Amino acid sequence: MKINESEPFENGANPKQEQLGKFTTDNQGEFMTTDQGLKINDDQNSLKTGERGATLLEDFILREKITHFDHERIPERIVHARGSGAHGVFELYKSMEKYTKAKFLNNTSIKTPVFVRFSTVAGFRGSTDVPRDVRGFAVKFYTQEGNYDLVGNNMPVFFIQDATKFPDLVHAVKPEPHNEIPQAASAHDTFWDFISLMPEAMHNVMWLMSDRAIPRSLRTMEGFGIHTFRFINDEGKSHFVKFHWKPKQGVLGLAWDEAQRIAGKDTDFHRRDLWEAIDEGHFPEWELGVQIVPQEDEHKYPFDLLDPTKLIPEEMVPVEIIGKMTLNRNPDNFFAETEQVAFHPGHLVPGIDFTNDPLLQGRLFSYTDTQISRLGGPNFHEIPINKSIPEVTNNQRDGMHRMQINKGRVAYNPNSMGGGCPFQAMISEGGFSSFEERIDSKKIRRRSKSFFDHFSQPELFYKSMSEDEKRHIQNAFAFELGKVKIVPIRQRMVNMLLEIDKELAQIVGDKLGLVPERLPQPITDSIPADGDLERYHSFKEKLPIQDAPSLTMSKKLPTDIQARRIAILTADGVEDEAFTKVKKNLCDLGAMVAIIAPKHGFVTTKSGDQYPVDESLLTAASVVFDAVYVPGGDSVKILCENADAVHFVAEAFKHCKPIAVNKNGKNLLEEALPKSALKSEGLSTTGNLNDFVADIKQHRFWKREKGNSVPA
Ligand code: HDD
Repeated sequence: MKINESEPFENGANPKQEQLGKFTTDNQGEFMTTDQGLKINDDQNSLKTGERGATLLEDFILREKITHFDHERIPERIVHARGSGAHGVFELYKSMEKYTKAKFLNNTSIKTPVFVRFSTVAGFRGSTDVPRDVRGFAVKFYTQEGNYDLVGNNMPVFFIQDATKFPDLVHAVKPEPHNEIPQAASAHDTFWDFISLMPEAMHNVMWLMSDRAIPRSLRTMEGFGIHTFRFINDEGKSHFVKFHWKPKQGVLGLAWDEAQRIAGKDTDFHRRDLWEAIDEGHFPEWELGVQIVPQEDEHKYPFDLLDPTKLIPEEMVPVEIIGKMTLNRNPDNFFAETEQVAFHPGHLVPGIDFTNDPLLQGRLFSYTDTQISRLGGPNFHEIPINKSIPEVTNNQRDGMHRMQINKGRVAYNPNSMGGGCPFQAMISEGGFSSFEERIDSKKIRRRSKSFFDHFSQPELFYKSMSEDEKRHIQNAFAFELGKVKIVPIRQRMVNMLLEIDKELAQIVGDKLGLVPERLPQPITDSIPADGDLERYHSFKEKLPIQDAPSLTMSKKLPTDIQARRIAILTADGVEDEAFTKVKKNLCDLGAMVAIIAPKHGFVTTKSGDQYPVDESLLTAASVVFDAVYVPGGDSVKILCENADAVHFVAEAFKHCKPIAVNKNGKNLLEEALPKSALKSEGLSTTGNLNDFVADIKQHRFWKREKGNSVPA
């Protein structure tokens, strides 16, 4: 597509959607054809010698259909195999011209189309959406200067400092090679064996043990570019930059017990949630933020900007919000779009460049390489979802599945026969040129000493958590290490925790029946002979801050109840007003409300009105809702006598969710909960909707966990 430079992407036009439209087909009202366009007369029977006869090899229609079917699958991604995608748009709030010449970050009237893919990391393509895991957060911006990919995660740091350790990390976390167990879980021997020997992983591991690793929804996660990148402005001046995505929906997690149950009740929980929210017009939004560090300040911090296991606390360099991304369209076809989309941190536009972060440098090789085997050759950029909006004009030719038809005899440069085309672009014409960084160094296999402090940031993270979050981290370690069969691995991990926080090590140790021991330096007992022994010693740089409120999720609650899922648990005989008014008010506030009743069909209110049931207690589970409302009426008696209804409420309570009842609705609470629990926070018995709405915004009442009094 030729770009109109004077009016690109403006006035709400969506050139990517237009481009995709040209490749989109709809069978509606059409005849069935073969792959050659021949109309098919019989798709029910193969061609045979007589009614009971043998099938003929001649049946090209059968052969074509089965051959295509035989080749329907492609290799899943080595990591991030399980994912969900959506289309959207990025709008810039203010020009970043001062720092970058990237056009989509210069002009506030430009709306840049995007495609986003969220993913888990370790599980296979069909695995659960809710394991304890990092989530991928990959955004493809279809800019007027070509595709720019921001391939990040929902955590701001990574496990390893050097790309050469990536295959080891992935081999350790994936199902174990001898029996392919466990699926989509880090709670097994090989993962913790590796981690317990890799002190650099501890910062990301702290995030992994926190509620960030069990997001409530893909819509309620932050995103991070992780590496330090560069912004380059028109004068060629460089600033370091870190990217952040901040969800307008708040940052929310699940309870671990809940996540495990969801894995059984609705494996597609996150995928469904994203799909339904977009389908129903609750478009999720994230603001894009940047932390900018002047080139001169490169060595100002007690950590290295090139080290991907470190973040820059927002308390030290504030995040400047510069734009907003809205996801507003579901893909038409999962395979064509979400499965075939190919991200790459090396898909850049002028104005953005790399740093020498050794993890990033290795990534720059891996992504194209993997697409070649995953998508079957070097032409994957021609797949519609991957096509850039500017036309591709170069001398690359041929290869599997080539679609572009290049005219002429010339496929080389320089040439005279083709008039020198395609031309190289001057920098002033938008030609990309790499940042000219001065490097004067020896070739070595070593890490910089500035990468050796592995514990000060994990300590800061832990200290910055709320009491509830700390408890979740302690329990997560105890769970994960409890699944580890080899006791010395558990012991090594507990010892490692001692380097971060004494209380954490002791609590986790206690739950595992172990006493943390401070090991002599170096701190691990199995060290590769790589000459970097020092990086296995424990030492902490002094950070200028002791507490970073920006790290806790407890301060990132939503301000409304948009797209929160509320179950109205009811049955025949429900009082009309208590039922209909609350339902309407919750819907008016943007909540997604479902009527759950003992059986499918309709609930009949006291006055005889009928309302369709969304799900029966047989198919519904409390774990897929954010809150429960029980309206009063004769319905409550029916519910009290129904074990599934009683369990529904008890389970919602156990997972610390807001529950509101009206009038005799509290009988169901009394049936489901022990007396001691009835006065807990987040139980609203006043019938006042505002109280309930305030509780839903609060998301969870984690204090309830402490009593652990409900056996649901
Ligand atoms: Fe990676 C996929 C994010 C380090 C090699 N990675 C992949 C995806 C995300 C990330 C979100 C899924 C993209 C999609 O939805 O298709 N990866 C990260 C982040 C990293 C990181 C945030 C560190 C900061 N990755 C990393 C390293 C290597 C890779 C160090 C290899 C040296 N990543 C890959 C890969 C994948 C991939 C094997 C698998 C599928 C794909 O690329 O397209 O090439």
